[in-house]
Amino acid sequence: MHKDEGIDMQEKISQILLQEGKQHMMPIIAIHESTREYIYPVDRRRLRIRIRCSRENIRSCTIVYWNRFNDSVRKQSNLVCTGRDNDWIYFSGELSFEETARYIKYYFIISGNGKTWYLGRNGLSSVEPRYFFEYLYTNELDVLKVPEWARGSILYQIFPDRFFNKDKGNDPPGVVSWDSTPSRENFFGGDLKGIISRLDHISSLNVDVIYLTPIFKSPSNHKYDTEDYFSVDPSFGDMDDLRKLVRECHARNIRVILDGVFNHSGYFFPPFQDVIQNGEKSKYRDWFYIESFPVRTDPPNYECVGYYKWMPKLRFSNPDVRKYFIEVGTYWIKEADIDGWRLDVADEVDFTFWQEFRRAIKSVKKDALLIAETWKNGSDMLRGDQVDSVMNYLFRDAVVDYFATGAIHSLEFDNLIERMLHLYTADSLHVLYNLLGSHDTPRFLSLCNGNLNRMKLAIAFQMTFPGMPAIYYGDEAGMEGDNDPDCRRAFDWENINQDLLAFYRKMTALRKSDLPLRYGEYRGIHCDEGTYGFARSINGDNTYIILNNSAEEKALTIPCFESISEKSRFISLLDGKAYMPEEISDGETFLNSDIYDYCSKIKMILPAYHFEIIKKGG
Ligand SMILES: [Ca+2]
Repeated sequence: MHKDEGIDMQEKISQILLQEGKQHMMPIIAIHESTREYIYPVDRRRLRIRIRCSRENIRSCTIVYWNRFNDSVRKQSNLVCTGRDNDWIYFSGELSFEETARYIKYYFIISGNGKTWYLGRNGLSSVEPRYFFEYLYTNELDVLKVPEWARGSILYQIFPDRFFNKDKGNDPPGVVSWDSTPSRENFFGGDLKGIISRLDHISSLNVDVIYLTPIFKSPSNHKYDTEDYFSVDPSFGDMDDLRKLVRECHARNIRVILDGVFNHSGYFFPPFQDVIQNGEKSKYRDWFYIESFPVRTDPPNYECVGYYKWMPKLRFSNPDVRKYFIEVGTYWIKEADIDGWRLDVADEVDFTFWQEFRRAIKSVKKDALLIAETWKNGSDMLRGDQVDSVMNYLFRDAVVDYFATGAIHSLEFDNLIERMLHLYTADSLHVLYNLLGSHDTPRFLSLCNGNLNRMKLAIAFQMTFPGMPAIYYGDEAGMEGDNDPDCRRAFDWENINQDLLAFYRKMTALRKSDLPLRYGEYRGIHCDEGTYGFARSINGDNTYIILNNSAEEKALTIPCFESISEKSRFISLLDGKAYMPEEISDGETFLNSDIYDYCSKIKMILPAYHFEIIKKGG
C-alpha cells in the first residue's frame, strides 16, 4: 500500500467512526460481556451485573435495560462502585424482575469529568449504541448456588499423621517419636481417634469445618498417592472411626470434608499395577496416559503429576474412570456422612468431569461443599457448574508479602486485595478458602521470623475478611516450620503458646458474633504508610477494621459511613473503648472519598503492630 493511500484510509476510518459516535481513540476503557463473569442469576428473577472501567476519571455507571418484547419500557439503574485497584474501577448492581429474568437487552452509560460514554455490544461510543448486550433466559440450574452454611465459616486443616496419636496399636511400622523432625518418609502415628480426642480443642477455636488431608490407604505419610480409594488407611483407623469422627463433629455443629486426590492415583493403585503387569492387554490401559509398552518407571513412559513417577495421571476422557471416581465421591458421603470434598490439583483435571462430579455429589447431599485446589485465579471453576470454592492462594500471597515479610507497602497490598476481590462474584467471595498457610507452604509464623505481633495482625485481617478463613493445625499453638516437609511437624501439644491460642479464640469468636464480619461486603477506606483499614457492611451495619502494620505508633483519622447527627459513640469490639465521631472538615479527603459517601470521621492512635475493630455503639 502506498503511504498516501494509508493516510487517506486512516482519515476515512476516523470519519466513519465519528459518524457512528466513536472517536478513534476513546479516552477510557470499559469492559463488560454478557458472560457469567459479568452477569449471572442469583435466582430466577434476579441478576447480578458487573462492569470494570479504566481507573482514572470514571465516577458513575448506569445500566439501561428493557425486555426485547417490550421495547418501549426502558428502565435505568445506577450501579454501585465496589472498589478499585491500580488499573480498574469496578461497578456492580442487582436487577430484580417481576417474572423470570429473560430477553433483557441492555447497555451502560458511563460518566466522569463532565463527559459521558456509552458501552454496547460493539464497544464504547459517544452516542447511544445501536447494538446492545442481551441476557437471554434464567433456567433453574443456571442459578449460582453456594452452600448457605459455608458463607463466612471457619475452617481447620489437619494433616492426620501429625495431629494426635491416640491409638498406638495402629501405628505403622517404624513410627518415629512425636518430637522428631519430619522427613519425606517418616511416620508419626497420628490417627482419627486422635482427632476425635481433641475435638474440644478444635471447638474452642469456633471452627465450622474440619478439612482432613487424604486419609485413604496409601504407602506415604501424606497419602496423596492413593492405593485404595474405598478404605481408610489402617494407620489412621477404619470406617467406624471415620463415622464416629463425623458424628461427633456434627454433634458440635462442625462439618467434615475429605481430600479427594482424583487427578492422579498412586503407583500401587491396583488398576495401575494391572497395566504394569499386563501391558497392552490390561483392561485398565486407557485409565492412564501410557506412552508405550511395557510400562517403565525410570524415566516413566506415562504421564504423571509433576513428572513424579509415583503419581500416574488419570485419564478422565475415559467413561470408566469418570464412573469410578463419581462412585468414590458419593460413597464416602453415603457411608460416612461427610460434608464435601477438597479436590487436589483440581485445576489440572478435565473440567467436564467436575460438572458431572458436582451433579452426582449434590444429588446425594444437596449442601455438600466442594473446594478446588488452585494457586491462581480460580474463577473459571466457580461459575456454578463445577465447585463452590477454591483455595485462595492469591489472598495468602498478599498477606505474606504485607504482614509477614513486609515486602510490599500498603498501596500495593490494597491493589492486590482489591484485584483479588474483583476476580470473583460476590457470592463466591464469601466461600473462598482464605489461608495463611498449608501443608504445602512454610508456616506463617516462620515467614514472620517468629514475630508474633506480625502474625496476630495477619490473623486479625484473615478473621475479618470476606470468605472462609482457614487455620492450619498448630498455627494456633505457635508452631513454626519451613517448606514441606518441615511445615508438617507433629502437633506440639506440650508447648502451646497460650497467648496466641487465646488470640485465635478471641478473633474467631468475634467473627462469629458480628454479622458484618462474617457476611458483610468489603470496602477499603484507609491506606497509608504502614497502615490499612476497611469496612465490612451489611444492610447499613458497618464494622471497621484498622491495622497498623508498622513498627511505629500511628495517629490515624478514619472515615465512617454513619452521620454524626446520630450522636452515637463508636465502641471497640476488642476492649470496649469508646470513640467519638467528628465532622469531616471542608475539603478534607480520605481514601476513596470520591467513590464512597463518608459522613463522619474517627481519630485513633494505634501502637506499633496493633489493630482496632470498631462499630457504632448500640
Ligand atoms: Ca496411631
